[in-house]
Amino acid sequence: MAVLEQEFVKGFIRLCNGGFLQGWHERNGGNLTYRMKKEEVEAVKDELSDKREWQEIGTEVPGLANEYFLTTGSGKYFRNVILDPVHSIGIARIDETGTKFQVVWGLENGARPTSEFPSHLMNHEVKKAINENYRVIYHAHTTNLIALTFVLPLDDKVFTRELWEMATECPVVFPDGIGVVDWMVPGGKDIAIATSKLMKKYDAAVWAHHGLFAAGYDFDLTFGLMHTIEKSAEILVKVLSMTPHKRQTIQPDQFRALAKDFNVTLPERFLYEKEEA
Ligand code: 2HA
Ligand code: ZN
Repeated sequence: MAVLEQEFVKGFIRLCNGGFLQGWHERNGGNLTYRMKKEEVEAVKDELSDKREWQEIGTEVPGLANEYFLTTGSGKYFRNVILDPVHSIGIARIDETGTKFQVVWGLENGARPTSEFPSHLMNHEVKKAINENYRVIYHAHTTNLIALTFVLPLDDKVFTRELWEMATECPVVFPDGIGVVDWMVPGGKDIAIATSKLMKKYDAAVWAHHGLFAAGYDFDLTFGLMHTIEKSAEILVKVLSMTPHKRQTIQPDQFRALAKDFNVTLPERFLYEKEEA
């Protein structure tokens, strides 16, 4: 069956369009990758070509040897994915050493996978080793969360706690918390290593003054995580725009009660006592 008729491809395109409609993908901002299931590779096998050259990934991901990824293209606009998928997205396979990739479908006219391919692949490698069900890595330029990286300390504990406080569902949606990467040059191996280190602990990592990386089992969960975190950031921006001090908020013991009823474990290091509270 044609690649564009596959459910996983439709889900991928729908996420791209959803993210664009949220305002998270100005110009060519943001990127998305999906680690295909064996049966999904099998279903499109006849559509794949091995004519294009093997290229260096720029980092090593031996844990992803021979895997196939659906990816957005470098320099491509999320806005155009739904209109022109074959030029905007493509399938790349990884070689048996985990150092090279080959485009086997899409990304027509010589386009390449996202400039953040090294970060995506290193995140996939970490997540796959934790749980095979992780298949999606999504990077977006979430406006309010980026704004917060100019005013909050760039600290996992502070970002997690402040975002948890802004919406009761947050600790249930991301009970492990979120990580923060200091400002770094994007696109390369160093930021990929820093991000994948955080992905061992978290499903989301903020890039200071840049955006957010989110990991998940499927498109709904991963988009939902991005959406929940950005919504919470938006509420915090609104609160901070009205006043530097919250009059009331959710307290550590209330988070503990929530954790009990919703059957999640909230690490105590995020439930510190605050001086001003
Ligand atoms: O332009 O978002 O981080 C794509 C990006 C780079
Ligand atoms: Zn970016």
